[in-house]
Amino acid sequence: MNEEGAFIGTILDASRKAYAAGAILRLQEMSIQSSGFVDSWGFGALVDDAELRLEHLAEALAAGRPELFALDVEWIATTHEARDIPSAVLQAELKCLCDELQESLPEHATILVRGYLEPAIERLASPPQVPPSMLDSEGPHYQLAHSFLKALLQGRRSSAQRLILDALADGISFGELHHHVITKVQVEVGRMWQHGEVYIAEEHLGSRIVEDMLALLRMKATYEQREGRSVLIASVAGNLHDIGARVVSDHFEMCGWESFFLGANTPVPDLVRAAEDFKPDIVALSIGLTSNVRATSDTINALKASDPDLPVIVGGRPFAMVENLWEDVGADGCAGDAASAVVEALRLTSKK
Ligand code: B12
Repeated sequence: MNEEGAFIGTILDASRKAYAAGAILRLQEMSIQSSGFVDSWGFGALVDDAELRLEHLAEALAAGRPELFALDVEWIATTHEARDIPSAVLQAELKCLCDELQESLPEHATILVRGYLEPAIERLASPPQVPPSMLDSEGPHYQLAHSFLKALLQGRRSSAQRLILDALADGISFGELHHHVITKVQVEVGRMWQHGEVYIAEEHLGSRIVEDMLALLRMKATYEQREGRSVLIASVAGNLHDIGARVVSDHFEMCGWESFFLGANTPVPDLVRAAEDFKPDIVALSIGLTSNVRATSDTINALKASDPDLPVIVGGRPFAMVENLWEDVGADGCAGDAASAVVEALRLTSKK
């Protein structure tokens, strides 16, 4: 992580509301093309929004990665576009934040911060890139994934279960079901939400069915004989996503590992304590949001302070999006999916 950036991030955290309010006062004074939106949102909602931008900025500064902030801005721009919010609003908000920080922060800090804000603002000049669907009609098990997605969004729990159980009976492996059906469908639900095609209750409906589905698959799975290795798996503090971590945990178990799965939002001291108590061979940390990066670094620092020899691997969407980010947070390894997580863990624990 970047020491100077992390310090400026701490300043942003401490004064976030004040900076956000200052920026929104500036925004209200500006005559922007889409001032109707600014008026209709109201001061409080705009300040909340600016606070989120500052949280993401602090995260990117701590990681020393301007591209992390640019990715966040691009992501928010796509959600705005899908909801007919003109890009001029976000552009103006970021410019006002830049001006506000310019006046409030020490000079060396403003130079660094501009290096993050300005490229992100520039990126907004071109229309945001719409992420393509993960459900490629040429891809493996497309029909199954498509029918599963439909069943999830319509809340047809029994149909969803039947689809997966029939596929299993037809010889499709657990790995293929996890990777090509469950993971891809969940990512597609996320893309649809981002684009305003589904609302949060529909995602919740689907995710609960997926959780039950994973439990059902666990009961049907075949497990290799235990070979003595164990893993402690958790989603970091602040990360409420745990389906990915659960899929990873299930793979470890199927490959003969003992898995201690803690689930979502695990506080740092408790994770360290669990590592001391359960004495795993490796810890696997999962993140879901670009704003989970500092929590990952803090968790790894605390784990290493307790046991410098305990290897830690990380995974989750932001690590797939920003090259070598896993190294910046101090991890020993990283993998993009559950099957590769087990391979990487084997490599790291064989070295011990
Ligand atoms: C379901 C879901 C939720 C559920 C989670 C339920 C649960 N129990 O997990 C809930 C409702 C809680 C949720 C909340 C939010 N979510 Co959400 N969510 C999703 C969604 C649609 C699916 C996640 C999922 O189940 N994926 C399936 C699993 C299997 O995939 P995976 O997690 O990537 O895991 C795989 C790999 O990454 C890897 N892996 C994962 N962990 C690990 C660990 C190790 C060690 C290794 C090696 C590998 C590894 O292996 C896994 C299997 O192959 C995603 C979309 C997406 N693209 O993922 C959005 C998504 C992650 N959420 C998003 C957002 C914005 C939010 C909210 C902020 C929304 C809001 N405004 O409140 C909150 C934040 C909550 C928080 N503080 O964490 C955004 C994040 C964007 C960003 N800028 O970071 C996404 C990408 C949606 C989108 N396209 O915009 N969400």
